[in-house]
Amino acid sequence: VESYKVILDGPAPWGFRLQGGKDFSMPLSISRLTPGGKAAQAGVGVGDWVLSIDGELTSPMTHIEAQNRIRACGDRLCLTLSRVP
Ligand code: LEU
Repeated sequence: VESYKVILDGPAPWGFRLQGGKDFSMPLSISRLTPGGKAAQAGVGVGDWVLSIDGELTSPMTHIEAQNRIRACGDRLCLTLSRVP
């Protein structure tokens, strides 16, 4: 499984939605992209796993915690993602 990193310039909207999280017993992943949005332009894909948010591993995060972590980003958002073949 290959992982990659994107750095999105703020402000929000970043142009994606999340699904999963520790409280769903599902990996955090991209459920939806805004066409032409910042995430889509950076090459993020629907279904990609979100491994870290601003360098913080997402594995212990609930869905809301991950969302809040992203909402706390203003100027730039760094994500490590992994494309699941
Ligand atoms: N939907 C938000 C956006 O596109 C991201 C969400 C994970 C807080 O900026």
